[in-house]
Amino acid sequence: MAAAVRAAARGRRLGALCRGLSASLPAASYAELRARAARDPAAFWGQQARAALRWDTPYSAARRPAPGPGATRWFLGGRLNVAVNCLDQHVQQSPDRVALIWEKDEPGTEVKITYRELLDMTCRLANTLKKYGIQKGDRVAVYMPVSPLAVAAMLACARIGAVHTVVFAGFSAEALAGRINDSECKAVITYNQGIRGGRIIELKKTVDEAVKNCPSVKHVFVAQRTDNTVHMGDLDIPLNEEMAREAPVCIPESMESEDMLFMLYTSGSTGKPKGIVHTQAGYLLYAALTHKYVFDYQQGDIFGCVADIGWITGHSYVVYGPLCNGATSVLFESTPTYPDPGRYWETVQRLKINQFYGAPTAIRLLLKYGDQWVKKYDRSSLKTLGSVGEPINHEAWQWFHKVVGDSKCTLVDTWWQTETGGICIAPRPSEEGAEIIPAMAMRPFFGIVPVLMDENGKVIEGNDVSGALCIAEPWPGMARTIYRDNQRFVDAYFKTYPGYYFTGDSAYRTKEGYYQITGRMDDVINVSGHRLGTAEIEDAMDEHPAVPETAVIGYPHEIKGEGAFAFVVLKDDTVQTEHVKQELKAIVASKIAKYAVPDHVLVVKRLPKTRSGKIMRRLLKKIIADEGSNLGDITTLEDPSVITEILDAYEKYKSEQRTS
Ligand code: 7RM
Repeated sequence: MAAAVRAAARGRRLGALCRGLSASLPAASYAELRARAARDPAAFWGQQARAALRWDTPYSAARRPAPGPGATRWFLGGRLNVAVNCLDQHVQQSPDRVALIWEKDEPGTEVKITYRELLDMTCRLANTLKKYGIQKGDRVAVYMPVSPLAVAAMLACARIGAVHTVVFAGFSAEALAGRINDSECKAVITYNQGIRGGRIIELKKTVDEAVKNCPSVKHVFVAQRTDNTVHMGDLDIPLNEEMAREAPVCIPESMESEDMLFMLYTSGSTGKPKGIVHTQAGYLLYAALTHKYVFDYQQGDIFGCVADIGWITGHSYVVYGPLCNGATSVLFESTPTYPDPGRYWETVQRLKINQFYGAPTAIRLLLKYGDQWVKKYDRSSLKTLGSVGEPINHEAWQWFHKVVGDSKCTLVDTWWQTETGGICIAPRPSEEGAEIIPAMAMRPFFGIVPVLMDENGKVIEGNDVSGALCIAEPWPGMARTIYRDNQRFVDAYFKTYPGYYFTGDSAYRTKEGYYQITGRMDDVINVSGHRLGTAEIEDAMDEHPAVPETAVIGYPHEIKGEGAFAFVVLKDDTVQTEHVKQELKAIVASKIAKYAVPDHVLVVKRLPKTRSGKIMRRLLKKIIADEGSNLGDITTLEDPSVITEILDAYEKYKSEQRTS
């Protein structure tokens, strides 16, 4: 029996595979794909784009060479619609396949949305936007937590050629207004309220406060997430009612490959967040391919990326990558500890999740609660685990792998950025059976060529070396510009190492030639996997009338990865120091977001500065790492006595903390 039955079973499996994802792609091994990408990148990406995307008009040139890597353009001459790729093509094949599983805040209340339903919702929303004058090229802000309607809002913009900018629903009114004004959004889409961890979030109130200062906003579309009514003003349009009146069909706009798809703000080393621009075809292709290969996504799998759509991870691996591949994608509305620390794994059991993609900060938090919260639940559906957002430490990696994955799952540490559009370095794709070294991103994706640079801007050859991480070849998913500030784009990413994309991170290349990311090289810190410029926090605190000057640095935090530590100088006549400290924290929460609030605020008389007036944050870092006696070269310091002052203040602060 055995041989024939096995062969038949193999045939069925292969058949199932071929009908699904791989139907559109030539069956090639990882090794072959890697080799093709290395040999002729333009031909490789061209072939992938033809196979993986549905085009209205085929492109004429896969890659247009450019004077600098930042100016490379992809698939010129081609036309397509991203929403058609994410919806219509699957509706034609299998309309009743589940596109989204909305894992709502309350466990056990999940809602399944098929591809047909999501297309319907997207078209109604698209028609509503059109009715209110939103046209191709207009910017639309989406201020919504993860939900089917938020996904439909993104896809509705894509369908009519509008540009969405999703703003994480934890950002303050002022942060939201800043983004809306920078991108001159015509409309905002939001909910009356949100629900997270059993608590109500007043989204509409925040939007009201924001749009008071946003002259470009003509309409605010308000959907209902809760039964509570909120105040509706002149700009406000009840979205659900409008959508119910619209037709569930909407002719898609045929977009050029290099038209803008969305922009997403991210922190850099100055105070002002950058509006990173992604375009249609290249971004979609890269998100879809990395989703398929890095997670080994197979048709029928339930893909669970628990990131918020307010971050790039949500864009690429909750929405665009999975939907382009016809996957079933989980929308996680809750928190890792609501109603208890077993939430993720109870969800895995109930929804039978096959790939689970999350952040190290959550893993570090959960491992403290103990293994019993994991072991209570059946996790046998899990095949691949993924980590993203910050370096994952060994303890967290081992726990994720052994306890959550029962040592049976492939665990991939994925390195990438808002700017890269999708995963660039990850243990997969690998040769089948190739080793995975714990806590390391390891291998570049097809077509990604990492290089390490030394201080003199020279490429470092060989292995067992560290340097600034750059990427030598362009790839379709890379950002095209910073919205209305191309000079900043060029300066930030292509100037330090001419001819290369500079990531801002440093990395180590192991003896075997694998990559390990070692951290940021600029003044960007990473709090719970969320990027923050220390300058952003400083700018916010500097607005306090009693505060002439501040310096913020990152320090290692057990759960959050990094926390913010603020050194502040107060005016001489300030008496209520404690009160001012509280006010400073409140200012940061209201100007940026709660997660940006420094854990520590230390009042000092002066900051350490060079003769030319630059704050020496390096010294502050050493002081709070208790390396104050070993500060290295301080010859550039204007007045070395400032160090003793700060050391004394810090010692006093620490003893106060111990006793309080
Ligand atoms: C996807 C995302 C990007 C920055 C990046 C790194 C850090 C992200 C990893 C990582 C070590 C990782 N986009 N980072 N992933 N560091 N290992 N696997 O997070 O634009 O918000 O942040 O995050 O510093 O430059 S992001």
